[in-house]
Amino acid sequence: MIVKGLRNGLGQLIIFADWLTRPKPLQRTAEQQAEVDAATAHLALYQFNACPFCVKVRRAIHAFNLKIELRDAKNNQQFRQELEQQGGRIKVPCLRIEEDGEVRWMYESNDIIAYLQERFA
Ligand SMILES: N[C@@H](CCC(=O)N[C@@H](CS)C(=O)NCC(=O)O)C(=O)O
Repeated sequence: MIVKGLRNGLGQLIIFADWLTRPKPLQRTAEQQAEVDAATAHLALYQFNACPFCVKVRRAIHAFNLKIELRDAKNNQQFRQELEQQGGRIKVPCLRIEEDGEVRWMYESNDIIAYLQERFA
């Protein structure tokens, strides 16, 4: 009970610190942004709100100015099931990547950030 409370408190603190210190988003021309938006429509991030690894990825998404759908795998049972059955396990963050009709599930926050950086930054 106490551990759960501490963990929740720490999670909220991380979210607040993230909000306070968010970097300025990358600026693009309208055409470039439209191209990036079309590409990111094929991505979705399965995540928990207060998970520090997810906060790290959300910060990168914000910094690279990306519109990536966030899917709450803690509270939304459908997303949770998709992550477990199609991704292979309940571990977040996980990026669902749809490319040429194929779906790939990328775990590990550092790998996700490196992938986003390589494609969009
Ligand atoms: N090395 C991973 C760590 C991710 C991680 O530990 N996520 C936790 C939430 S903060 C999780 O999904 N735990 C559930 C589990 O491992 O079953 C990363 O950087 O993405």
